Amino acid sequence: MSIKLVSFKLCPFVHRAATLLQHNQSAYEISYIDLENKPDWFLEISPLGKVPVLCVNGDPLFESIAILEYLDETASHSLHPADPFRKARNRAFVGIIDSLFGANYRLSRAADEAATRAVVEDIQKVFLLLEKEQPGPFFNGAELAFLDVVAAPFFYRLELIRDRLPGIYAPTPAVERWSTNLAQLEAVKAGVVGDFSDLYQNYLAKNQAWISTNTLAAG
Ligand SMILES: N[C@@H](CCC(=O)N[C@@H](CS)C(=O)NCC(=O)O)C(=O)O
Repeated sequence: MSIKLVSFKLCPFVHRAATLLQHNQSAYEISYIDLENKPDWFLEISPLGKVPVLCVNGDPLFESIAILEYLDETASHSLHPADPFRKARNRAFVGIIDSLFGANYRLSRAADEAATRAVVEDIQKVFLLLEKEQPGPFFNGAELAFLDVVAAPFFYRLELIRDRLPGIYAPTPAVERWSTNLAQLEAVKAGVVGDFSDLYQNYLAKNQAWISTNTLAAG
């Protein structure tokens, strides 16, 4: 079987797919495209012109969650809980986790302190929802779960700037532990390019994100 992942180096949704491929120790090729200058071959296989696209024996699959579901179903061991209710309840959290990715995007474009604080408050509201749920070290307990893979790229990025957001985890210590655990996973680290941290800081600077050069006072 041939697996090719079409990627953009900074994309957190690609990072989900790469994390699961790494965790499953799957053989795959990765190619990087410039999203500001999308090649014609890419526009032909990606209906919305977005990465990730996973090509399986040449057939393209898009949307990170659909890609993760495919990779999970074809792996020797599923990361979903076996119990149907718990599995469905985990899936119910995907939209909530996705809202964190939206907030992260807004953070990278927040131009001043007030806009940055508003995004951080939104993130903290979501953290409160998650705080009640997870026993740790992962979302369902001892074993890495599908939902951990879904969430990990958000926390990996947050960990890179957490020194500029002191207090962000103060009301939610379980989420703080979860974030640290996910960001340290080998599969998560191997799911991005080696100079990701520099690329991410440059991306924040290019967007003139307030957080690029400032620290938010603990609120
Ligand atoms: N819901 C999609 C989101 C993918 C997405 O937004 N990818 C961004 C890069 S991080 C993209 O390709 N943007 C290009 C564009 O919108 O033109 C998924 O989960 O795969």
